[in-house]
Amino acid sequence: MFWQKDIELMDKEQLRNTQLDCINKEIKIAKRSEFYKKKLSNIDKISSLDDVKNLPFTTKEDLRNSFPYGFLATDLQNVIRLHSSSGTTGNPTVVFHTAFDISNWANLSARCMYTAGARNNDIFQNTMGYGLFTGGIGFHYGAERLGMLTIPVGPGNSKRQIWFMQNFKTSVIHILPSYALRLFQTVEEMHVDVKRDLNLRIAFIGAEPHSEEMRKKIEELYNIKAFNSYGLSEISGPGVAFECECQSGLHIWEDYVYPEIIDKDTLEVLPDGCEGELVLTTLQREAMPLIRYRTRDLTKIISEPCACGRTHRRIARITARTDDMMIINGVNIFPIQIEKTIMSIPEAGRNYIIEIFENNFMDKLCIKLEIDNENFGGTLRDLEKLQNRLECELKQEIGVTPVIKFVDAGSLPVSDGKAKRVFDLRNKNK
Ligand code: DLL
Repeated sequence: MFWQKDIELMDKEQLRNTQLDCINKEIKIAKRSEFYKKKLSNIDKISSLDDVKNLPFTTKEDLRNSFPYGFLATDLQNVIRLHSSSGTTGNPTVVFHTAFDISNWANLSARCMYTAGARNNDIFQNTMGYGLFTGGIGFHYGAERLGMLTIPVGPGNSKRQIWFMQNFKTSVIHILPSYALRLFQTVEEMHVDVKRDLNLRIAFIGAEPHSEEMRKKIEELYNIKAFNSYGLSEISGPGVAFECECQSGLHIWEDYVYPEIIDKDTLEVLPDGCEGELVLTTLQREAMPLIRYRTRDLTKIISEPCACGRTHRRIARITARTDDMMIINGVNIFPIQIEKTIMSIPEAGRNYIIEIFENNFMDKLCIKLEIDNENFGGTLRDLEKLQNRLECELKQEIGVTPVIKFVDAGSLPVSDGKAKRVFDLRNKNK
């Protein structure tokens, strides 16, 4: 059993009071760090949650500029783990954890998995990357805390993934949504029948944006239920918000973080129900509290009660990041708009990339799609029809007519980690 009933069903007022107490504790701890000693020099505590909006924001740049130890709020001897972003541009962001932080995060992850229906008699296969990325090790600890038999396969090696699923009757899988679609190609190549040969019933999918259409595709292909999992390494990793069995938004664990939605331009706090940038304040962190951390993720808070009875509010599926937007000849487009159109057309394949380039001083949007010839089985004429349909539906969704190119299954670049979908090939130096 891992049903934290007293926390998950906590009365709203009690939850708000707990949040206020925790924020004040976090401010106190945070001020032991070099960064917050300066940033919060004139604040010791707040007297109501309404005052949170007067606290300063923390940004990814702040984390980078304070590399390596500027945010550390405890003695190094209390720190047992570090996670870090890939840091392809500039300093990586580094996050520290005490033993309490790690144990707390394991509880939270176990809570998430239980919420979605996983139980201690499940067999859990973790295909997320182990290492500095939080997807692997974060949920590994949670799965063990829940008591599941945990198989730490890690990413890639699709045949081995299927082999483990078949032989150990994996029932719960933790997987990147883009990899779930690619892995299915191997399922087909190995002539595995998901109903006959596998025992999968649940997938936790997250770490990258994906549409409702993509979730449905994964559910249909594997004959399972797929639950959206949101998190970020700055806050801990997976576990920050998670879908319950109702699959209608992700419960953001309000005993663990205090969420706000702000207008990304004016930085004003928006009411529940309005879309904007998610801002999070940690409520229980020892090594590295974060106050009003700007996630850059766009969503809205859903405050209507959930049918599951949990009192923690929900956030809507993350539609994009503030830095995700592509501007094509002046038109603003988010990659997820393209994805949901592709995923809603069954013949359109499962893997794609978006290329933007310049031609005669105009931006051109090209979408390359993998077509599985065996499954498609269509004639050239069918391919032409599919191309026209995609162009038409995409024009309607994004207001720009893209060039559609079909490529062979398995020919697009892949990585063991999150899918890189957008390749902007425009000359930025002109
Ligand atoms: O991706 C943590 C994680 C691991 C979450 C496994 C879920 C499952 P980072 O690498 O720091 O941490 O990336 C965090 O990924 O700010 C979002 O932009 C994006 N992201 C994470 N989950 C989702 C999701 C992990 N469910 C960044 N939907 C976040 C959309 C997501 N985007």
